[in-house]
Amino acid sequence: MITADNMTSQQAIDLEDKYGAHNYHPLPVVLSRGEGVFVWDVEGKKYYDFLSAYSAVNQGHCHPKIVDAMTNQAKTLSLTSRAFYNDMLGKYEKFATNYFGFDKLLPMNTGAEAVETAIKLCRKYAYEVNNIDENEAKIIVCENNFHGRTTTIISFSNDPDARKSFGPYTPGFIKIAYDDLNALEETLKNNKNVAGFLVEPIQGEAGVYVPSEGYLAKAKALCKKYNVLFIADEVQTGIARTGKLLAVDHENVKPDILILGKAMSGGAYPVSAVLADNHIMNVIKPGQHGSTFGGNPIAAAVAIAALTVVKEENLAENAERLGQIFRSELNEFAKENNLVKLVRGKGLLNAILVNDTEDSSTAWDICIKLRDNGLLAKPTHGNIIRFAPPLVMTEAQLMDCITIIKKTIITF
Ligand code: IF1
Repeated sequence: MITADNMTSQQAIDLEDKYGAHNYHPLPVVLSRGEGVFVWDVEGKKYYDFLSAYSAVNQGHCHPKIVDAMTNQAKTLSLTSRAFYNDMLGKYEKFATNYFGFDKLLPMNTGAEAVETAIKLCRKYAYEVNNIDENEAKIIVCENNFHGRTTTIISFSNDPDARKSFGPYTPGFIKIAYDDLNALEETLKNNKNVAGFLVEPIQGEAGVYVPSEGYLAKAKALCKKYNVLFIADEVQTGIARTGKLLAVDHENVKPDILILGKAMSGGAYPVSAVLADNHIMNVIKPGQHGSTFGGNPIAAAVAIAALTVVKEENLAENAERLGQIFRSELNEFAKENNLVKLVRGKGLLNAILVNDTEDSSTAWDICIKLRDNGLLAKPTHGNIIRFAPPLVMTEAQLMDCITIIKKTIITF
């Protein structure tokens, strides 16, 4: 009998291969422990984590304050459902609405659920406040978006892997080019029933695509002009990742609906949320939306702790400062190295573009070598490698990582 104590990496991989659905293609490394910016595999090898569970572990692995909050609450009261009140949810809602500057919060668990919640909220507001004809509401979304995996969300994806053979698809979405204000204005002008514009402030899955400066502020202004809700999906970009608490803060934009997930819990627990002001959130009445686990006491305790850590440890400032260093060091390197085309990103959400054809395996091969050299990162679409370490990283650690990255790429 294989137990967690004596399993080799290969045995763990074989188990997943045999008994698990093959819906992922993980980098071959089997992790069994994490602390701060580091993770260890089952053989005891130590790595820098340069993915942070897709920006969920911004506060670092197993942050003691988050773990304490979670274990204490787990020993006290874990789940009541929303059939009854609990003594943690209201505290959390007050804390988080103050923290982000909204009147109300609707708690869910995963990012996709929060996106679904935002879509429902936006549609209901359109029908009940803006008098759009029932079933006619349209939501504008962007090409190459990533908002999650539910049937409705993949309906407006243009990634064939995410979408193909999962139809029939949910109607009611109009896709426009990202970072294109003309397309947005034309679409707003030419469609009567637009209820909202759903956008990622930086497109993560598309390869950390940062829009032109001013895009978000101008898009928000256009939405206001046409009386359409501006919905920001900050599941990946939120919670200090890009060098500000929210990526929209770089342009002083307040979304009408804000979607958060991932680092809301520092990766300890699935916690997501939708925030909006009263005139919007109040369209949802008892019985019209919910979740068994959404707003449970553990989630509430964990989220308060995780958000407190972000402020106490100045993670936004640290992400901003280290991000500048990371990009300037690697862009210098790119000048003399043929394989690295460009480094782009904001704060500690960055990507390098590898100079090779889209379908080559170079980015994957680099990630395997990075793993051998003690740093874990994952390729994203095309030949792009995303670099997103925990935000608790120190400058000395970052410099160490930059050395590993350069040293690795030089060998290709
Ligand atoms: C996977 C990417 C990251 C997200 C935005 C909602 C969700 C996500 C902006 C849904 C989730 C994840 C999920 C993950 C891969 C990943 C990802 F590569 F696809 F783009 F982070 F970079 N909105 N992003 O990025 O949140 O329901 O997963 O909690 O394996 O699918 P979720």
